[in-house]
Amino acid sequence: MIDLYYWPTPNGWKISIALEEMEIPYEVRWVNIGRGEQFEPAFLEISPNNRMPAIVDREPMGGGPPLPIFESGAILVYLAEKSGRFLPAEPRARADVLQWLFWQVGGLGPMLGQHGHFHLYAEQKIPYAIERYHQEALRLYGVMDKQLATREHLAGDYSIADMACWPWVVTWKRQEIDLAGEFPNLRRWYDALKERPALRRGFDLGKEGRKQLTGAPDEQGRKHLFGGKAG
Ligand SMILES: N[C@@H](CCC(=O)N[C@@H](CS)C(=O)NCC(=O)O)C(=O)O
Repeated sequence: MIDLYYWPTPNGWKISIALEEMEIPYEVRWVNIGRGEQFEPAFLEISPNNRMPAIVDREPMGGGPPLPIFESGAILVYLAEKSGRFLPAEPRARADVLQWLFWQVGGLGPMLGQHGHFHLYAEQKIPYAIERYHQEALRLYGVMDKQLATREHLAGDYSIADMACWPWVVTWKRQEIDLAGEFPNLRRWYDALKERPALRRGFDLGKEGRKQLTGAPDEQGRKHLFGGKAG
């Protein structure tokens, strides 16, 4: 059994989608990041970076005591290895998946996160920052669109790389990106994956909490998320 420390945001969806796709049993431990639960000492023991998602595997591979893991990329690799699915063993195919997974965690996620922050949430609207991250978001969407022009998925068969990137395309409207007009291959991939029942179940986990994504956080949320309490 896996304990999933989760709130319904793009980084959280990566793991709820993976657990559903891999058919790994899990229990949800809600971490309401708008209420500051990511700073609770018991959670920091598991995720010292005060970010979710995180997991604890109560029956870890190789035995031993329960295993805590933070960082969505590390969690995806661990779960893929545990289930033996969505990350090929063959070195060339594996490297292909891992390069797109690391591209997501090092680029797509952080850059779109910054775009969302300056474009949607920052009280002070800074045109330079908004423009810089909007251009970077467009560039990254373009990279995926080009890759998907000749491939069904980002890296070989459907994999943890697709599961990592898909939740960051969900927000295309709010990012003011013309998905269908400018990125037709990405749109095709996005729509096709949306039809996967397991992906839908992962995406729908705790969907009531998604309302925090459809509006700016309230004052308390702003303090927890942007107040720099722990960085
Ligand atoms: N690099 C981390 C990023 C996780 C992350 O930024 N999570 C956000 C929600 S999408 C969070 O927990 N934010 C809480 C906060 O900013 O205090 C990962 O990939 O797991």
